[in-house]
Amino acid sequence: MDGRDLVRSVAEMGTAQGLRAVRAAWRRRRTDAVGLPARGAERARVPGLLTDAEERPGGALLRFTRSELRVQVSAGGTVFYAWDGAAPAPSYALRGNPPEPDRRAVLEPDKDGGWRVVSERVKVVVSRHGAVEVCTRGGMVLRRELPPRWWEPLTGGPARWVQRSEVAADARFFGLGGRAAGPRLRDGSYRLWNTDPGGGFGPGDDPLSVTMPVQLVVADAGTHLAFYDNPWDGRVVLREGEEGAGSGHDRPGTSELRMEGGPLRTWVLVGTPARVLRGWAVLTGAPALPPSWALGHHHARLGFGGQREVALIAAGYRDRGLPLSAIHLDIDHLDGNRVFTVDHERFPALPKLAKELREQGVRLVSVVDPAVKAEPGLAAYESGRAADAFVRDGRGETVRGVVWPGETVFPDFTDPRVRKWWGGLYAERLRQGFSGFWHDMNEPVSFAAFGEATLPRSARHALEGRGGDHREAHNVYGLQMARAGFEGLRELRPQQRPFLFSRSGWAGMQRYGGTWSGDVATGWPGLRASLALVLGLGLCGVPYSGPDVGGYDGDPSPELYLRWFQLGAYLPLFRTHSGHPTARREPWEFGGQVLEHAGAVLRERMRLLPYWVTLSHIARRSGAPYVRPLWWNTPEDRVLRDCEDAFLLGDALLVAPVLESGAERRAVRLPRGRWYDTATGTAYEGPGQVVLDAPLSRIPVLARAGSVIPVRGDDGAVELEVWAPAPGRSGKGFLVEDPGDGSRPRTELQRFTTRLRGDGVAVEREGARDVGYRVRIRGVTAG
Ligand code: NBV
Repeated sequence: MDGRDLVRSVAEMGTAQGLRAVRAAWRRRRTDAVGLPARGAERARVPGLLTDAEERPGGALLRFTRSELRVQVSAGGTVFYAWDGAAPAPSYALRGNPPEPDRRAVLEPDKDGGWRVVSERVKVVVSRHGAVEVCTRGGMVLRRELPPRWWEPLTGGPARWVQRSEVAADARFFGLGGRAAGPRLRDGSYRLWNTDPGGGFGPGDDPLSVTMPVQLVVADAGTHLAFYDNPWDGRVVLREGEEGAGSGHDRPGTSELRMEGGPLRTWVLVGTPARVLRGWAVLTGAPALPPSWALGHHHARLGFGGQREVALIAAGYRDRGLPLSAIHLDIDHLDGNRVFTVDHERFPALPKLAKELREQGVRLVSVVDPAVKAEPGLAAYESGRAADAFVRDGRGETVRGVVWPGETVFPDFTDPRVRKWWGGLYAERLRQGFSGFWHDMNEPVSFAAFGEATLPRSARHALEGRGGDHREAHNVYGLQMARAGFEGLRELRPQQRPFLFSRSGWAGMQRYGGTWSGDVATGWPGLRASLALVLGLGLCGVPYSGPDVGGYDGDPSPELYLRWFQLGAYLPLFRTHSGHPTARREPWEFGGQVLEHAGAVLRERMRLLPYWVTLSHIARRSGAPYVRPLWWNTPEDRVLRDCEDAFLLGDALLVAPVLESGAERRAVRLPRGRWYDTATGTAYEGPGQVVLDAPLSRIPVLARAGSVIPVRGDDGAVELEVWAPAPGRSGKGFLVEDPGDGSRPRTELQRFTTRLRGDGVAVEREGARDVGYRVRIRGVTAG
């Protein structure tokens, strides 16, 4: 700490808060100095030589001179391997019991004293020195893990470790949670420690609020997902490979994972991208179904003013015929930023406002921060104290930090008792009339004038009764807060699906809801980062997310706003949001032209609502994200693997947003098959590249020939938009007609097939005599 830190924090936060942040930083440093002794001397260890192999259900226990490796293949082909006695449980990522072993898998000797586990879908080969190869049944190596290395403190305590891995020279890396630089993760170092980047971020900022040790790797030989189930702090260094590098040999792609502690245990899923994501959803849980209103348009900002202004904004949408599903209230509606309170001066009748808006089809969503003001008399603080809910340090003192309300304490969401208490607090929010919840600051953030803006690493956590410290609990803090909220809401309001999205999270967060970008910077790079984040998160099993349309921290030009709006309309969470002190951002604030075009895409979003609802059910059933990279069905297409500026929305649509200023045309890469420009009806044949018009009024959206897209007709009834199949081809589509927010949704998946018949298109509903819906045929039926 020097004078500069003090001046900076006071300037940024105001005097009182700035001084608190200085004190908090000192406190944090002292707490860790006492609670976390320096590591001191360490001993390095590698597994040594393989001495013995013992067959176990689905695999083997392989003993090395200085470690042991457990390999298990589950029914379905999911591979698990773990060193030093680590097991699948306990895990915050997994949904329930780990999958059953594949009892047909056999253990066989391999060359040079190694062993292999052979199953129907995968083969796992372990070398004498402890290298592990995951191969397709045909023997193609998808991932080679070199023998790990540990560093153990001589005085005891957690071992650090490194795991180096190799993938094919042509492989591309995706995932690692939400990364602004993605979706293709180029050569670089990526931290695994959930972090509020503090201010508007762009593609160069890393890490962000959702990090995950999950890699999706796509190569000619196949797709695989590798998950290192360990929430500790770590870092991954990725390097893409090169074909025909030095003297004509391929240089493999490499991943080097360094962790500060925790188990070395890995799950690997192999197959097509769809299969891998399905397996991931089985392992870590199906994505929560958003209520259908959450698939409409949301409007937020920090600093609406008060109740009157909120009502006026809703009226502004209504009067202009602009659809609106939800308005989000940020911390400025709280009493002095205190969680679970209301500023009654500015919001004298919140339940009444909520009711009136609800009658107009607009829901209210509330921000919820985890930090509770340490203030005697405050209900959440008092009840939390009574429940012994707040994180303590190693000496048993409650850890105090600083967040928006001032001095705060932090619930320990890794304690089931605390989750229960916290879940009950949402009753107050429901009484105020809120329908959904937006978890913020849960990396968790505690301001610090210097050092890390989070809890001390030595802070104690229950970790489900096992006990541990913040080094292990940090990355799962937001995940467990989401769990607390989700479970609480299910209990408080069992007849409705919870709607919750959370800034921070970890592997498995989809079970409780979605996430959003956090404070993505206003600017064209931020627009690009928005798409990268949503695509990358989808490939980590989190299908529901979206950016702050327009960026968080500035005032977008009318053009940037419109282009962001047009992209946002095709992302699952479609929300406008901005911070202080930005100008108003309602669609009518940018002039008549922007209003017209924003209105058009808003109406298109609502027309497509039945398709969105269907996609949410498909995600729940299969783990497939709504928003998919162009290579989703053809991962062997290398050109598509590198294409980052367009995406598939479900099976039927291809969306090509405009990500550059001044562009009124853009090149669009097409996957194989016929695609129709939905604006002009022109047919294009993929694979290949076409240049399409992208005037300010719209971005290119193409429909796959043969697809069936459920849409809302002019009279509000669901109808089917059918795009003519190409000659000699057939097509398909799905519909889940679930209009509600109920916890017992109608989940019947209706399947439709399409084919050319004579001059027309025949549409059939599987297992039914008639289609049952009005059908509109689009596209050409000849040629
Ligand atoms: O609650 C205020 C903001 C919120 O508007 C934003 O969406 C979050 O990402 N929050 C961060 C706190 C930080 C404000 C600078």
